[in-house]
Amino acid sequence: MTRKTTIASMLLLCALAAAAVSCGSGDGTTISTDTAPTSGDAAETAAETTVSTDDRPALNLPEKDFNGESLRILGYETGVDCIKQYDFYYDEASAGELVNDAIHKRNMLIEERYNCVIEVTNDKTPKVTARNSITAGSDDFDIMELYINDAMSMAMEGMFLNWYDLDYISMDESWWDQAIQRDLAIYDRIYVMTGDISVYDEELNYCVYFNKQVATNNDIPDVYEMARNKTWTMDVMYELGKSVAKDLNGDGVRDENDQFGLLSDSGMMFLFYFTCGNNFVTLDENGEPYFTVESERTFDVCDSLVEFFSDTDTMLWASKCSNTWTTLDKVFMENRNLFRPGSIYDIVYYRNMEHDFGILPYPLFDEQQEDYYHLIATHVCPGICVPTTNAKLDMTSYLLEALAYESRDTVTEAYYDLNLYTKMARDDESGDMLDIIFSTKRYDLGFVFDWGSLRSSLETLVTSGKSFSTVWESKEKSAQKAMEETMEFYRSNDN
Ligand SMILES: [Ca+2]
Ligand SMILES: [Ca+2]
Repeated sequence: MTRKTTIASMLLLCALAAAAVSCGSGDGTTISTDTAPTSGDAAETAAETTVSTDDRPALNLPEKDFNGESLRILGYETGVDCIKQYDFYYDEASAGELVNDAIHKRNMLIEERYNCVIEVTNDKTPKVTARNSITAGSDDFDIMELYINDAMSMAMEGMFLNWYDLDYISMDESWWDQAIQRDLAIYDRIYVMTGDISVYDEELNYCVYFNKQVATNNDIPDVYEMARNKTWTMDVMYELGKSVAKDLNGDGVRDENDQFGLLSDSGMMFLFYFTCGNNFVTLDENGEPYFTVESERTFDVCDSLVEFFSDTDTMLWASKCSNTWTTLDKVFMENRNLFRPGSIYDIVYYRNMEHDFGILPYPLFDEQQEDYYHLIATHVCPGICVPTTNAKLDMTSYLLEALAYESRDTVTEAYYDLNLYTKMARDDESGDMLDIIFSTKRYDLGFVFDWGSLRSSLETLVTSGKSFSTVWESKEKSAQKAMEETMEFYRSNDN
């Protein structure tokens, strides 16, 4: 599947929607089945012929020659937390791997065209290295890739520059993430960015894996079709999951030796709070954040989620297994589970699975929810920051813009089309599902700054036996105070 068909599928989705009138941590993963686009064939063909090879404006940069200067990048070593890919580092030992080769191709293009060198330092603890360097006032790196939550809190200490102040960066263009700006830019200021330039905002998104063998054996209906029609809801996932769960060995106990409908953990409730269409915090039209926790809907959703997670005959919890998340992967690969809500990066674990799996979005809470909602796991997702110690801002912002532009048809394309769509996901429809997931990405300031530690409240809600309305009542004051402290930075600093 090419990038072109990806765009075509997105247009198709819009067309269908229009026709219908409106248009961790330890963490997990999941899958789905089934068949062919029907009514969309004509629309897809039409879209195919009208989308040119590059639908974007040309890169708008003057000619430059950087005389062999280096752009010095600090980033994560692979193997740390959930990091399985690089954004800038070309690993010669992995030559032949698609994303790695695409990084090489893009870097060579930029280095040759602008006479510069892309120099990458992979670090196990870049947050510590970054902090030490900036605190010492040392100009060691031009850009840094740090977890978005860490980056935002370090920005409150004056360590990073506002991207809107960087020359040469076209923040409105599609190669820069528009969602992160919509959701995190208090007073039009943003200190960490992502987009085509990075694969992490895809890797650290979430999806539900679906075991096709288990689906076939249990006559599960076409879940892809439901996802497209937006009838893919929590109730549907739960009921279908419940229908396949059984005490496989008949010992009267449900444990990791049995068959389940869902694999997750009570601690993942925080994620479902978001995917069911709720925020902690929303930005108003003036770029001012306010809490959106207190409503009948959020409290109802949380009550339902507690019930959903509490049915441990249907859902196997990682925390109750001998080898936590690894056990869940084993149960999934042994065809003893239907749905596995997880993360996109988990896909590599299922690459060698004997039976087929598919990918679905996280379900809507109910059919009244307007759209799917996919939170980016900003606590473990790196984004790009420009440190205040940067002494080559002109060159840095210029090369960031050029790298971002050239990444779409190189690194991003390799990641989407080859790595995910064909190599691993094993069916075309999973590609359509990924389009849905990537186009409904969201961020949340309350999650990023952890005002009032609401995430941990939700992580323990199922086991605490409390209602979320009670928890919010006890947290509201401290949450408001924490938000106000952050806002003092934004009010008292101009950059
Ligand atoms: Ca990306
Ligand atoms: Ca049993």
